[in-house]
Amino acid sequence: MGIKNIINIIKDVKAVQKQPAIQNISDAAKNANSLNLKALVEAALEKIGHANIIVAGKTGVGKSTLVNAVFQGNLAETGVGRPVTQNMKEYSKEGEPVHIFDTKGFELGNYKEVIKELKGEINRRKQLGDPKEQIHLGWFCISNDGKRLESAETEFINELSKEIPIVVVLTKTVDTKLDFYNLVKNETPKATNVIRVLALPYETPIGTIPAFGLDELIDHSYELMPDIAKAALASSQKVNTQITKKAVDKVIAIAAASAATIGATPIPFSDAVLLAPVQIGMIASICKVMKVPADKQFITTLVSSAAGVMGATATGRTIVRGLIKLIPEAGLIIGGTISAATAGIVTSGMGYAFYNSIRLLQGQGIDLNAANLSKEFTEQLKKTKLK
Ligand SMILES: Nc1nc2c(ncn2[C@@H]2O[C@H](COP(=O)(O)OP(=O)(O)O)[C@@H](O)[C@H]2O)c(=O)[nH]1
Ligand SMILES: [Mg+2]
Repeated sequence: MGIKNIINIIKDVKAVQKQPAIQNISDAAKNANSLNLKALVEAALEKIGHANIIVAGKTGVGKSTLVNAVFQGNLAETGVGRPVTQNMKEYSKEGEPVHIFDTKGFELGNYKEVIKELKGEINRRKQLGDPKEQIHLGWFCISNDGKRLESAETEFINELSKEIPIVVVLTKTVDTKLDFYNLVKNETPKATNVIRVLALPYETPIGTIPAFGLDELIDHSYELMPDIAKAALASSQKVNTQITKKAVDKVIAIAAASAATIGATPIPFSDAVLLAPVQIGMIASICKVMKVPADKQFITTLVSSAAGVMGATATGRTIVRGLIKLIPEAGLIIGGTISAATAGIVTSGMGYAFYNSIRLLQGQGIDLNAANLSKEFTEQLKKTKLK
């Protein structure tokens, strides 16, 4: 029996089911709210994790320009720089889960010492065992303008590649010739890739060359990031919306799987209380990945309106109740067990309704406040086909 048929059955019994179900959901949402919301939202924010990226290369190659072009909030300009080692500064900004480690002293002739120091720091952090403290990735910048590759640079790339994935970034790329790119590629076999970028448009007497390559750099970096740092990278970068979607897909998939697990257990009296936290957490995580400034009040408004008007959870409960009452012999449910598939489908339906609401408002330039977002979310939920 497909979900569509189930929904049809539910429509028939809606008059009976609707009132108590919604009543319970509101209570459940309130419950989950007062008990867990703060912890849930905090846990969701925590789940975003951190992404730590080393950005190295000679002075003037465009490291700061690159970082400012890729990440939110002019990280390299306005971020707080904290010395980590003699040659490395950590740039971070309140609310941004990406930290940049800018390396200095690379051209001072003591590069062997710098390499040793960085390897030591990377390994020290590995031994700490906390994934948030690890250095996940390195971008080594070489100017595609100067077209000079020094042995210090290749040694740095090939040595650091033994510790973390290193992407070679050819900055200030203004011509289409590939000789230098090919040379670098041959000399840096341990690097994960060589990517040509122009971080800012470049003015020439005959016109402006538009910026390019940043989306490719982020795409590649996202794939290299360990799972715990992917959402952080997606959230802080501003050049690749497909990565944002990928990270949201992941958040929704995890929530749906987790709702399905809860759903597959026998229904206690207040099963919605079990379902609601998963969905609240999912919404908080989506807000975080998509840079929707969401606090406790904001999420409460969203969840209440979703639960009150129609509510994916309400639908899920209604479906289950309808099944229990009407067709216990259908074989889909055993002794009051909510269908795992139903719980999962309902949760992902809710996740995508929320994602689409944010995209829609962003596309129309509408302020992403709680009132606007709840209104759109409610509309999207009504349109959501659970199949
Ligand atoms: N037009 C343009 N200028 C760039 C680009 N990247 C770097 N620059 C310029 O190169 C100079 C050095 O860049 P900066 O980011 O400070 O280099 P850093 O020392 O490696 O951090 C600055 O004047 C930048 O404006 C780029 O992609 N396009
Ligand atoms: Mg700089």
